[in-house]
Formats: sequence, structure tokens, C-alpha cells
Amino acid sequence: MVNSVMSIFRAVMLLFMVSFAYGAGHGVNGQNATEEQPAEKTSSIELLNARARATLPGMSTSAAYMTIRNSGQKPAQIEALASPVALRTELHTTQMSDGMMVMRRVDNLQIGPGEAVELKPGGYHIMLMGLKQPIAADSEIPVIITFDNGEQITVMARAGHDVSGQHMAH
Ligand SMILES: [Cu+2]
Repeated sequence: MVNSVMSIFRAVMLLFMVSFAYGAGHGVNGQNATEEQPAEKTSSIELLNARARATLPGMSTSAAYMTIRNSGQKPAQIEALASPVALRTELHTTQMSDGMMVMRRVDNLQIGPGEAVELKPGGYHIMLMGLKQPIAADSEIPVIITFDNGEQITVMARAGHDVSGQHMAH
């Protein structure tokens, strides 16, 4: 918990410094508007089809799924995850181990340039742990993803009971 708070704090500080540097640069180069490089501040990461599992009574965990597409020139790695609905938000993968499906935390998922990774039931997923409230169907769950390039994206995951595939409790 302390770690993820610290990494969010670092990410926010980084964003602040980047935007400050960007703004300062603009002031100096203000007259060269035609030489501005397009797309330098455009996000190279897209989060598509974000959805979350609505909870049934008594459930304290849920999961969110989406496709992460990196259209940038460099690999992107997830550095931190957060959601206001959960005490802890982690990236997990699902693997077979001795004939059992087990989930493992993943801290180094990298999405190569031009690649997309699909988070889906039975594979990578964003685990929402220690839910502060039930997740109602059709509600929108904010998921905040910070990448190692300093990009931080908030995506709204639409909750439903019909997310295909089983998900195990921890
Ligand atoms: Cu999980």
C-alpha cells in the first residue's frame, strides 16, 4: 500500500515536472509556432474495451479487463495501478500449476511498440482487491494506470455480470 502510494506520488511529481518543462519550453519558442512538433504530447497508449466484473453479495474482490495498445516507438511497462473502489489494485496473470488455475501478480508486463496486450478472463487481469463498496452492474469503475514513460491514463471500466469466463477468489 505504501509502495503504491509512493509510486503514484512519484508519477504525479514526474507528470508535474514534465508539464512544467513543456510549458517553459513553449514560452521560449513561442514565436516558432510553425516548427512545433505534432503529437509530442499525444498519448501513445490506448485503453480499449474496458470492463469490470460486477459483484455479487459478499464478494470483496473483482477484476477489470481491457486491451492495452501501444502505438508509440518505445516499449511501455505498467508501473502502477490504482482504483478508488479498491484498497489494492494489482496486475495478475492466470496460469495452470499442478492442474490448478492460480493467479500470480505481475509487475513487469511490457507492451512493445506497435503491440497490444489483451487483459481477459483466464489471462492477464487487473485485480481489484479489498473493495470499498459493491460494484453494481452498469456502473463505471475508474482504473488509473501509470506507465513507465510517465503517462498516466484513467479509464472507465463498465461493470457487468456477463463478463465471460470464471474468476477465482483469492
Ligand atoms: Cu487475480
